[in-house]
Amino acid sequence: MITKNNLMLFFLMHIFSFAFASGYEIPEIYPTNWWIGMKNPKLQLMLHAGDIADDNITINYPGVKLVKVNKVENKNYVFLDLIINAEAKPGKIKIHFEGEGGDGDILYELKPRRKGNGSQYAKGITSADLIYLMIPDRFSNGDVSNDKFADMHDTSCNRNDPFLRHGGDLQGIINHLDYFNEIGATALWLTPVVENDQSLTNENGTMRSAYHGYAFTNQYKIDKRFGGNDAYKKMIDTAHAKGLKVIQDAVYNHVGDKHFLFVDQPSKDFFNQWSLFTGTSYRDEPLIDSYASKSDRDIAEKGWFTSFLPDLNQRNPYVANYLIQYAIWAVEEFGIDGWRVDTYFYSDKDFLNKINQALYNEFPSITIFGETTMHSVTEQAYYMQNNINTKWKSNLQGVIDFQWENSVLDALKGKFDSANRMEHVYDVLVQDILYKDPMRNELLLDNHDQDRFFSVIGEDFDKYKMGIVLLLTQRGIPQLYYGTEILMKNFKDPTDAEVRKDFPGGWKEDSINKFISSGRTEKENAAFDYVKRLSLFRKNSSALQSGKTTQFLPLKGVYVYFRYDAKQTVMVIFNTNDNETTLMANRFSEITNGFSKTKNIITGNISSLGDFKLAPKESVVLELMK
Ligand SMILES: [Ca+2]
Ligand SMILES: [Ca+2]
Repeated sequence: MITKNNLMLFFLMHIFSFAFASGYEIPEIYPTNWWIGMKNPKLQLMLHAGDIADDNITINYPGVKLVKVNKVENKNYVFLDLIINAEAKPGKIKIHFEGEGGDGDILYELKPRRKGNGSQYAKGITSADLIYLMIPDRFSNGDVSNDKFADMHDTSCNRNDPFLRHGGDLQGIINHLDYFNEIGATALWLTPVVENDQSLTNENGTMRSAYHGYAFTNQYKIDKRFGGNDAYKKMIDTAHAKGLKVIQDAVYNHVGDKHFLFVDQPSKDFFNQWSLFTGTSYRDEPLIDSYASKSDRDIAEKGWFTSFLPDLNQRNPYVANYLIQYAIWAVEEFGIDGWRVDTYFYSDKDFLNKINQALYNEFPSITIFGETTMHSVTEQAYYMQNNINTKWKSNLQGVIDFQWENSVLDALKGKFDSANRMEHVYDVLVQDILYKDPMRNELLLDNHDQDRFFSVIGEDFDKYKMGIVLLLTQRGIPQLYYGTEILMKNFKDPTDAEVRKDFPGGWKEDSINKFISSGRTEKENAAFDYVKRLSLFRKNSSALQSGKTTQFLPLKGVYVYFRYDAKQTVMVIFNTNDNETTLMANRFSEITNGFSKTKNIITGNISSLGDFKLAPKESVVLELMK
């Protein structure tokens, strides 16, 4: 497979899929490199090249042992089981091949581990953070030279088409790191930046690109339209230097149909195969229901997300190893802090626990949260660490708390016709008894798959403030979707492209720049300043970051709760009435005893603690003072 003539080309090993005119090729190897000193000494290398299974493969490197060469149905793959002992030193492992075409060597790099596990990277995202979520293609174009490439399946880039790429990239994010600091964000979550070298797909008659990033074609490459691996490293290093953590968006459930593992499948059971195309039912219930039929379970879990997103079979141990090692590789290679898992419940449950545990083992401080679009709090709790007595137990720390979000939207949307709308929120907190640690849930008002918050609440600024207050003062990890702070609006009508518009000012040809106050309208500045004031207060508030909660039953349209610890007590009040309301202070004496004054976090006004006069639809955040 590898001739002696090719030896001189081995230094090109970082260029994978390097095919030779003679028909010989250097195999692709995944993971593309590894480290000494990992907790788990085992490493499984996937080698991919024509008829590689016919070669005799040996390894000679002190401290590294080739335990087994595994062959699968497809002779273009072998899987090497290695043990890397503690005494192995950083360097390049020589992998020796002998085959019909001759023999040769490949050098495979073992690096020293990145410094600062848990302190400089893999820090974990906690309730002290504020996450800012963005779609890199739609946020800012920092490098017009990478907008499109003739050698990719999709060669288009057109900002006038909502379904095509718009050219946003990692440099665009680097250019706005100060903006994230200004708004008080402490963690960046980018929808996936992994290579999506997909063709345009015809969806309901329109040609669509994979600008969203959820159709991976090679996990080990950051898409060059975002700037490639180097730009990702630069973005993460510069973000870290500005006190911003980085969350990577992971997908285990599927890959794009142009992924090399689907185009040239190692074995048929790498994917969940159906004789006729079968899409998932998008229903979580059969995966939880103890009465569910096997066919309902199979369709939910093994049905494909779409016809061009083949469904990975994580029960296949090679698939599981591939995904687990990639997750570890990405955190160590790039210095990721938090891990978000897309389409969480669509993957095999035991695999999910296994990959979570593998990440926890290597990175004790990392945190993982899953996308779990469920129908109830119970179902949502089932997929994370919980207090429910079931046979299968999830080890996932937290989920995206869509149930909390639903309660907030139920409280705020429509007319304030019933007095106690905030009961929705009160009730959802009551059910926190099901979670091991509800502080690890991610809170949101909207995201890239949903109608924008400001539209959902009828563009009512009082309700907007209520939503922002709930987001930034309730238990959990708040997440802001890009543009919510400047009142970006729209429903997913006719499609989700409407809620994924370009951030105004992110492209140099934009006539309006909403990254700066002079580019924003008065109302947009009012929203921006409101978010900023509260998030900056939260940034130094131990009570809001990690304090206990005491809530009082919503009465006469007023909802009150406190966040507090030994150092600080914060009182939050919502008046959902259309008229001015007086709130008697004595009901809250169990918390307020010992305090004499209040400081309004938004206005800075200090008042003596007494009955509260609330304006119609007012939200109040007060710090109690002695
Ligand atoms: Ca670009
Ligand atoms: Ca699946």
